[in-house]
Amino acid sequence: MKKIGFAIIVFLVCFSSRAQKEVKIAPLGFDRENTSIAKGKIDTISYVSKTVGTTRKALIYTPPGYSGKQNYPVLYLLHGIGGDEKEWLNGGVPHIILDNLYAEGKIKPMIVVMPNGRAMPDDRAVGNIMAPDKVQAFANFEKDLLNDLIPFIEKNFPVFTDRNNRAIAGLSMGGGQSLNFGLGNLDKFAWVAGFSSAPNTKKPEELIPDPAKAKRMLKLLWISCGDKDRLLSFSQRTHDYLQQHKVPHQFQIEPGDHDFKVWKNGLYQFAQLVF
Ligand code: FER
Repeated sequence: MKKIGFAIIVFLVCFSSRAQKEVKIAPLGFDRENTSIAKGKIDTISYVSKTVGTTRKALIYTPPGYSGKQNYPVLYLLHGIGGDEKEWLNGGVPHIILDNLYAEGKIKPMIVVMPNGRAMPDDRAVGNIMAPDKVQAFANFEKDLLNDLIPFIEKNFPVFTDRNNRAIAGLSMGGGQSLNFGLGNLDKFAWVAGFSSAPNTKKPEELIPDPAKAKRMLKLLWISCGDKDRLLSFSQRTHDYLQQHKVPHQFQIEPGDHDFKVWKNGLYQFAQLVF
């Protein structure tokens, strides 16, 4: 009898839907520059935005060994409310994280585009960053991304142009954008990730009105957040809905606050799962 009781407890602990699966945390040194490995390259690009009516900037990371002779999938990587196209580079060292992953053979060659997600003529993170027009500009970026930036990238870089080779991920406001734009345009994105997603994240019923379609079309949906983040409820309510409607996704609450420790880990994990 004791054995059966023990087996039942083991079963419940392992298969309870409430139990969080193993939390994935990057190993020490994942974000430390290694001078003896091949490096990718960061460039600034400028594209004409019909949506905003200006020429806008974005950063682009091309991987070690980058060559125009082959095509690459593209990850669009979005910043938060206090940032711009340089926020990831300055705070999250994505080039170092990715270079290290390439050196270990842990990721597929991809191009990473880091746009400015505040789609308005003055898109700098100055003044009151919470002003309604600036917050609205993060929603307006959907049109700039789909109609201006993606076509520019696809015209000027050797990239695949199908949904299976396009991913969107972001931190905080950029996490909300990634969930809103990715899940709202499943014909364009098969891979979606939100790190510490902000209150701009649409309500679950609006975000995923057709769970069966999301289930059918998504290759991967990743949602993560720090356990001390006051915005955790926005990730949690999305996860609860996805779980209730049986849409496969990876959800992790990890030790941390609303900061780059969580976002860098998000990039480290998602980069290995995407494409
Ligand atoms: C808010 C709290 C936080 C909000 C946005 C944020 C638009 C975004 C935070 C970030 O991007 O880091 O109420 O409203």
